[in-house]
Amino acid sequence: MAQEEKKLHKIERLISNQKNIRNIATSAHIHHGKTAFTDNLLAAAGMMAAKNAGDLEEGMATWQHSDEQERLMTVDAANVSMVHDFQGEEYLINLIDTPGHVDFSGNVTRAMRAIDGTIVLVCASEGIMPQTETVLKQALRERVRPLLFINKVDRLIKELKCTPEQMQERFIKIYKDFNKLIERIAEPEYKEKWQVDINDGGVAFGSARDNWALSLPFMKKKGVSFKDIFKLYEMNEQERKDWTWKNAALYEVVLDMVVKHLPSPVEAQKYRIPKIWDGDLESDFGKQLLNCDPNGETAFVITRIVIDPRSGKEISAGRLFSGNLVPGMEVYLNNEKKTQRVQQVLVYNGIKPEQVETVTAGNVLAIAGIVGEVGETVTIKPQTPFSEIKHIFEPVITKAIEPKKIADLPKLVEVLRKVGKEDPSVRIEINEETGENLISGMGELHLEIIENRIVTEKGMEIKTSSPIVVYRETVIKKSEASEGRSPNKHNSFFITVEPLEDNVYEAIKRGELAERRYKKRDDNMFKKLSELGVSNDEIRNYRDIYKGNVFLDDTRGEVHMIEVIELILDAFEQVIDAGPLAREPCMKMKLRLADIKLHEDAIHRGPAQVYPAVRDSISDSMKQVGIVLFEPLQTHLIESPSDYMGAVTRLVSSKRGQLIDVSQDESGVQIKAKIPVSEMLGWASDLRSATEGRGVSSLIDQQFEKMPFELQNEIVRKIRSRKGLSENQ
Ligand SMILES: Nc1nc2c(ncn2[C@@H]2O[C@H](COP(=O)(O)OP(=O)(O)OP(=O)(O)O)[C@@H](O)[C@H]2O)c(=O)[nH]1
Ligand SMILES: [Mg+2]
Repeated sequence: MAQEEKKLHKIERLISNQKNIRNIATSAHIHHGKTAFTDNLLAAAGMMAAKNAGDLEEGMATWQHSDEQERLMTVDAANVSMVHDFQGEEYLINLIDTPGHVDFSGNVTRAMRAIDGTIVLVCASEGIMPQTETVLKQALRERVRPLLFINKVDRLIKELKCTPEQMQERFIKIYKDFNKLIERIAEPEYKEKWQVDINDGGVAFGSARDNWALSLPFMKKKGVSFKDIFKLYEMNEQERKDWTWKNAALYEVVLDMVVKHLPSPVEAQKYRIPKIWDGDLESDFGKQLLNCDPNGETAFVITRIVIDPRSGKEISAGRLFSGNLVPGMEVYLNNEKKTQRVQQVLVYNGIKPEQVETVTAGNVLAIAGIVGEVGETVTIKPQTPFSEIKHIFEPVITKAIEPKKIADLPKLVEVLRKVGKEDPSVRIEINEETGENLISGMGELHLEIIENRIVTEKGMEIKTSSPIVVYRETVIKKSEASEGRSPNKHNSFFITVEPLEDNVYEAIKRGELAERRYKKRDDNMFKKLSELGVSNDEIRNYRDIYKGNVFLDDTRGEVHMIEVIELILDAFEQVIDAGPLAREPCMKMKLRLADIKLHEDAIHRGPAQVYPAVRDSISDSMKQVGIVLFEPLQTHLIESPSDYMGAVTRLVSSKRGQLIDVSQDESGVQIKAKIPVSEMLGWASDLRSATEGRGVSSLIDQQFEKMPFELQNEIVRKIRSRKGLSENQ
């Protein structure tokens, strides 16, 4: 107990010593060893029993849900903190262990906002995998600096029987491939600067499970050779532990590397803030953020929410970019537009959140008492919020969900709201009109985990449908303006629709253009759209960016516009949420209000008049040029022994899939294929049977594309019948 208090005390002392803080995460392809690695770091810091560290059967310390233990995989990101001594100074390491399965990779995107550096683990035997590339993209998008850890080196010795020379060759290959990826993905300024250097200790290798690590400089310092690593596996367990602890302790090598090669929050915020915050960098608040100013205004971004199942209390974890946080403080939530009071401020002592009196800028921490959403910017006064945290993939697998007992419906709505809050990668759609509640996730496993948690953790019996695919409605031609008249015939709206430019659509998807209504000139939006080649005249007319669609007001001199514009935008958003063809969401459209006629008297142009008229105008314009259905597709990289190449290509074409690339080397065949999501249900088991369990496939990209025309009518009919829509609805 006394020792526990001492550790918390140490952490409390260090949280204000900004230059000695490192905020980091593990990231990797699935099962490359992140959690074993995290467990061993915690154990070495005395934060958990060493004997269990990294032992799957005993359960990882960071696994907080029973489903993680059952499936032996990480689902949620876990925050931990520890203290490390380096060259006579103490450092506070705030670390987030992230999941590797692509269904949970939204947790990786969100963790990246909170941290400044990441250790990317790569299995020495498997090498760089598709998800390695994805996590690098996620890191670099947030200007998080990557370092490389080559893990599972024991497999090279025990399974692949490599010689010391072959082992070095493999390291060099992985390290070169890793740098090539950085070169390819990073922004121009970081392509060179963030290359990892094996000679300088920016790369380490070892075995997270066996608790050892080395880097070239460390080997030099300790006089260890590659041959010694092989001897390690001839020793008995106790000898190996003793040798390892003395010559190649994982925590020492890795955390020294972190302290030396990753930035403190003060250094990192100088270049991260311009990337993740859209406000004026010359303003006082902007300077405070850039400087990670402990005396500045509080600026905290929520990156993860956990709801206590018993008390219902919300704990919001995230990153404090400026100022401090103390219990009792009044704060402002910029997205929610509400003032709330912080009740508790918590830091992680190992895996355990514990209350403290105050925390200063530059830390990863949690607060209780406030009720917001992930991505919220918490300040003192209203400020420009941080840019939205956008995940690279959208949830495309959907199920209808209902309570087993109909009387539980209100409770289900409440439970779903909580589920969506704790996991923002889940999309919840509650339709009170039709009673159809939809839950969308990243994949079948994601939905399975969520459904199971609703039953076991939220105590609610539910029924779900088989998976449904949600399509998108759009146009591929420009329309003339159709007139939409209000029921009282006193108001008319003339709106055109056309496809939105590809580059504008992509920028919205990447989160570079904030999806919201624009009431006044917004410098960032102006600058971004003009870089994309949109004319100033057009940018001036942008009024709303909503779910990948935009609305422009091209009218001039209508005096009552200010009174009706919000109503027009409401109706625009209603159509986007449920399009005219099959009530599926719309995407990638540009709408322009070309002309408007309004009644003089405000009483004759309320919502009951404006909504239907605007909706009619938009629907008619879409129908005029033909509404097209887009379907979600996934690009997968399928790897298998060459013998199964024929079986895999046949499987892909049986699923309406397209082969994009096929390559072959000594390790087997790699097939890149694009397959409609509607054909992917049961994919994992189909692939297993086609390849006798030898094939693996990883999601590498996702997009919406036009459906084959001959299938569209049939799909529309099915969707409409599922939704119970009549002819003219
Ligand atoms: N041989 C060997 N196996 C390892 C090593 N590190 C981890 N493993 C094993 O690899 C498997 C996955 O380990 P985890 O630590 O759960 O990997 P992870 O990256 O956290 O997995 P996810 O979070 O589910 O992506 C387990 O069976 C570990 O025992 C290692 O250094 N050598
Ligand atoms: Mg894990």
